[in-house]
Amino acid sequence: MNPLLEKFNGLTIALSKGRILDETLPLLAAAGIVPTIDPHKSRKLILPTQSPNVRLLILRATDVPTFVEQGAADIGIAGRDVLIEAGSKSLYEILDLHIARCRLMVAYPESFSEDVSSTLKPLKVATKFERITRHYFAERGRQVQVVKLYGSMELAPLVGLADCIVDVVDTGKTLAAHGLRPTELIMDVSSRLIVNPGILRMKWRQINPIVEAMRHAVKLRKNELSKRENHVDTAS
Ligand code: PRT
Ligand code: MG
Repeated sequence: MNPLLEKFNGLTIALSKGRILDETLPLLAAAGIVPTIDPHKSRKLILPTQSPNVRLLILRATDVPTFVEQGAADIGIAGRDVLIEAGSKSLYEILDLHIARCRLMVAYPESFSEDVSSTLKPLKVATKFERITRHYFAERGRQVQVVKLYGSMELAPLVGLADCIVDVVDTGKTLAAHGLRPTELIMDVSSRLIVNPGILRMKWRQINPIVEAMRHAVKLRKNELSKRENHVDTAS
C-alpha cells in the first residue's frame, strides 16, 4: 500500500505556498515544528516534520480554508483576504500572525474620469475577490459587473476588459508600473491561523501549545520590528 495513504493520527497543518510560506516557517519553528525536507526545494505536498506527530500540507493559498473546513487539515494559515473571500462560517480564526501584510484595494487607471463613474452604467471590476468586491460596492449602492480573473488583474483596465480592479497591494509598485492608482481601501490584510472548531475541541491538548508558542513568537517579532522602526525614526 502507498505509505502516503496510511491513516495519520497526528496533527496536520495546511500552509499556503508562495509568499506566506517564508514568514510562516520561523513562527512554526518557534513552536518546535520544523520540516525535515526543504519546502522550497521539494515537490512533495506532504512534508514530515522533526516531530512524528506533526505534518505539513503545502497548498495553494485559496485552498487552505477548504482543507481546514473539511477536516483534511486540523489547523491552517492563510491571508485574511482569502479567508473572507472563502466566506466559511465554520472556521475559527485563532491568531493574527501579522505576516504577509498588505491591503485589499480598488485601483483605477490614472486617466479614469469621475464622470464615467457617476453614470448609471455598472462599473466593470476585474478581480479574483468576487464576493468581497460585490459586497463592498453593494454596501455603497454602486452597481458593478464583476469580471472574475485568476491573476494579472492589473492588465484588465489596460485592454478594456474592466474600468478598475480590486487586488492586494503591498508596495504599490505593480499598480504604478501599469498606470493604476489605488484609491479605496477595502481592508487591511495579514495572515491568520485558523482552526476547525470541532477539531480544536477534540485535539485541544495538541493544538493549544502550538497556538501559544506561535502567539509568543508573533509578540516577540512585533516588538523586534517596532524597536527597529523606532531606531530608524531616531536615526533619521
Ligand atoms: O499566486 P497564486 O494565484 O498561486 O496564489 P496567491 O496569489 O493567492 O498566492 P501568493 O503567494 O501570491 O499570495 C498569498 C497571500 O499573500 C495573499 O492571499 C495575501 O494575503 C498575501 N500578500 C501579501 C500578497 C501580497 N502581499 C502581494 N503583494 N499577495 C499578493 N500580492 C501581489 C499583489 O497583488 C501584486 O500583484 O504581489 C504583487 C506585488 O505587489 P506590490 O504592491 O508590492 O507591487
Ligand atoms: Mg500570487
